[in-house]
Amino acid sequence: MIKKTVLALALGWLGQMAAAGDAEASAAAGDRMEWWQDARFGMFIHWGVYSKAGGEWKGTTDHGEWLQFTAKIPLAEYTEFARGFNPVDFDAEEWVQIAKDAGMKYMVITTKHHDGFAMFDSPSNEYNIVDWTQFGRDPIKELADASHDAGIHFGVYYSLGRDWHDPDVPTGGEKGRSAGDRSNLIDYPDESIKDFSKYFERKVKPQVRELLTQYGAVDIMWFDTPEKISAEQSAELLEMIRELQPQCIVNNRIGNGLGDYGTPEQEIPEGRSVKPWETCMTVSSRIWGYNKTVGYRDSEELIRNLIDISSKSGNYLLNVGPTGEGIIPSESVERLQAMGDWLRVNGEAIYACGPTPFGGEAGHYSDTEKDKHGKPKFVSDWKWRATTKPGKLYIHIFQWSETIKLPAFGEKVIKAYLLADPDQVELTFTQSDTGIVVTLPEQAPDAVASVVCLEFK
Ligand code: H79
Repeated sequence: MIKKTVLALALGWLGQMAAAGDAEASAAAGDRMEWWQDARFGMFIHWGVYSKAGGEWKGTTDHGEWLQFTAKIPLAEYTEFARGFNPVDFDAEEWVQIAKDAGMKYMVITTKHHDGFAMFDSPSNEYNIVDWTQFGRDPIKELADASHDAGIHFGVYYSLGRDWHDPDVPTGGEKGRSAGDRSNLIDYPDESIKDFSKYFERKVKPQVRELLTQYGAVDIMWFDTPEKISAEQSAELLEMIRELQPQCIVNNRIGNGLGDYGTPEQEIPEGRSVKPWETCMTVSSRIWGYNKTVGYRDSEELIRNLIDISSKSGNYLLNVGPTGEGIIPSESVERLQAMGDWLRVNGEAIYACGPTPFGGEAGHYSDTEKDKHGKPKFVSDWKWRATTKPGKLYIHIFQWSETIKLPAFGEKVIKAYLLADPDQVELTFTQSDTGIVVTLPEQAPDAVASVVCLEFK
């Protein structure tokens, strides 16, 4: 019964996910992916000229990294606005330290979002932070260096199929989407004359080459919005990356079924998957770029998400949106610190762990509610999760009570203790064919999640 549930959950998720290319599933890919599979937790950074607006434009306040598009700003005005980008407080080492203190093992920073502005020194295109602004520094170089020095893996985000600065980037037109629905139609209104391959040759290829040759090791190429890229172009781009940096891993948004891992956005899949995957999510309640008025998720939700994701063998790429001055908002820093505090005690049960041997604890299908596909809606349960290591089963308990009852487990448990207990005082437990019952101390060591380690032979 339990096995069946896990399988159903896994298949449900597989259905939504663009499969990584089979040709890529080689020993070499396994090698490349090894550090990433163990890492579990990374920092996503959305930072660009839009950050300077803090989400506000001429009285409207709900903008983020899509500012140019959502505030309907003509290119002439936006590019002038970009001239004034001057993040004098930017300190790469500080950002890397915040990531490190949070227990994050890698970072991915926006080098070009949909606005087309390069946040790096780009000899092939003058619309970049070094040539276009008085700031004159290359933050990608500074972040790459600081990450390398600190042992944090370094990755770059690049928006592939949207660019509101280049005249040749069509969007939309397929199922349920109107032609040009994500294009810059203010300055380039005629979608029919846009030629993606012109933009691909003129801008994408040179800039991706720059990113992979100017900064030493780039561990991740994180593409977004493949949109109109052809299968040939996705393959050509991937080949170029493999040639320039064979160890660089690539997400599935390179398009056309290629890439090393799947990327659910702002959501956590129901169950585990056989393919590598990473949930990207904002610390803010919904906006990726800096917004002065947006709310934030609380650290309890974020810690539980990290555990939930780990128990399904995924990674958590958690996003912060620094200000136009270059400061990561204190609301985000506080939450990341809380995650770091939790991980310093319980990280053994997250990093390099295998997924749950159970599965049913993740949630259930609603009898009444339907999801957007009209199927029974999956509702997450938040009582406990499990992760594993050789000889160890970790139970992350969200809802504390006198005992915890676990399903049947095929190995003989020999010892149980709390990870938060430096003395590893043994907890009493009983194990039978129907399951394991562990007696818990009165007080939970952590109000958000306490981890019981069960050692087995
Ligand atoms: O970079 C982040 C997003 O900006 C980007 N991907 C993540 C990692 C992204 N691009 N497109 N989408 C996400 C999906 C489309 C979102 C939209 Fe909207 C919702 C388009 C219209 C409604 C955001 C909210 C933009 C306008 C309103």
